[in-house]
Amino acid sequence: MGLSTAINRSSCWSSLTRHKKPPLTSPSTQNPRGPAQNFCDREALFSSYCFESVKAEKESNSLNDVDHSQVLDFPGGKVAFTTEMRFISESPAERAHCYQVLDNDGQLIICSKFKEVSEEIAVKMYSDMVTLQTMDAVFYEAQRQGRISFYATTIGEEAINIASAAALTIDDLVFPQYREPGVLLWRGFTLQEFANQCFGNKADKGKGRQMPIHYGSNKHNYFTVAATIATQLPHAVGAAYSLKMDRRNACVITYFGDGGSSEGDFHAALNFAAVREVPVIFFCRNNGWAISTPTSDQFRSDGVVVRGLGYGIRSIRVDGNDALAIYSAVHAAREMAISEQRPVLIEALTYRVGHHSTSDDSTKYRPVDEIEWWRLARDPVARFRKWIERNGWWCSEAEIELRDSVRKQLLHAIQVAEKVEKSPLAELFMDVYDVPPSNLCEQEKLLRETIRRHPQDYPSDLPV
Ligand SMILES: Cc1ncc(C[n+]2csc(CCOP(=O)(O)OP(=O)(O)O)c2C)c(N)n1
Ligand SMILES: [Mg+2]
Repeated sequence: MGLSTAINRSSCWSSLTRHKKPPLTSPSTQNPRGPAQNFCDREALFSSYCFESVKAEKESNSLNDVDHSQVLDFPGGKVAFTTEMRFISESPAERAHCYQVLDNDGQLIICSKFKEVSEEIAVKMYSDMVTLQTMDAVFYEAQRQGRISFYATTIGEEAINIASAAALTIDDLVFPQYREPGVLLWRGFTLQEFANQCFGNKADKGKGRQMPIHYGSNKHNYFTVAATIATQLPHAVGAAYSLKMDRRNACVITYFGDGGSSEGDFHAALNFAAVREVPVIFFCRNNGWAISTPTSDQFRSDGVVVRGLGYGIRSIRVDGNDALAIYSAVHAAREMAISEQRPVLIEALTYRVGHHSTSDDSTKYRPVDEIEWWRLARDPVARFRKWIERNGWWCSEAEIELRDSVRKQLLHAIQVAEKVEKSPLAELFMDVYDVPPSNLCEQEKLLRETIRRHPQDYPSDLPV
């Protein structure tokens, strides 16, 4: 049974037709300048090892009716000849448009097409966005007070975090960068679990071995954040391929920044995903900055969305501060990724309103006016609130109660996390090797000696 029969789901969204792979023509019937026999044999050989795509859409075959002498029958598809020497332009006639549903004032744009959201989901989306905002404020402050070593906020990207998570199911695997804790929050990771990780205590699932904000949770299908930019992208593609092999009704989503798209791993991942036709959503948070590097120093293309075409991946650009647009786009992308077994690229245009992290002062390299405009005029949380208020699903009393309650819960969580002891020092060297190699044993010995000699440089509550 092929995937086409195993996964046959209808979408309430689109009427995307599924194309069958055209039968391979024998070389004798092809243009004499055409492909060598061995390419056909290679396809036959490898098809037994890889999993066929449901759609295998080959747009290149629009040339079927053309005079064969005008067409090069090249491995991978037919190409028309031309006598014109025309270079393909480096920039499109117009920039890719940005899909939007709610305007800056939270009004539904007339004629906008979007996926309906129930009151229950909309209120949870809003509440989680507020929780994320409050979590950022409390943890940022805790770092400034010297209680945790590091923090990075998600300010300005709350809608990306929460609305994308809301459009997925818990079976969909998440490969995050680091500015998407809201996805984990949506899935039920508790405020206490966030606090335990940031304080690096014994209750942290990573045993305090990672920097703050490097969350991860098996239970929530959320792979642990790795600080190495973009390494999550090829991992996501591999995981999506495994979902395809297991014929699972799930996809992978991987998040990355505009900076992530400047890494080689981005290109390798997109190409692999396209060629292997795997159910993965590449979600780019284009927030204008990679620490102090603006996007103008990163690429000359029309952002990231246009790269999809280069790799043969369907793509969309969305307003990253519009929760309804994000929810709708991710919902549609998920449908396509699973039912058609294909990757989809989403570029969300947004802005990193906070500093890159607590190790950064962004006013040194960008105008304060620019930050303030995004913080106030384009706040995704306020925009969504206006929409749910207009629907009669939210009011000022609920707002005060929510903010007050979340703040109290967070303050309690950090007080508890602070009191929990740290993992024993020995844990730092465990869980990688079955038998630790000699250099690791040497390092442990050295660390213990150093702590003994310089106790003032190490936390007094560290169980050695
Ligand atoms: C491979 C690698 N190179 C460089 C860094 C240093 N670094 C950490 S975050 C970052 C910027 C990433 O920017 P972006 O992907 O746009 O994400 P954003 O912080 O804007 O959300 C850089 C260069 C790193 N962590 N890993
Ligand atoms: Mg960025």
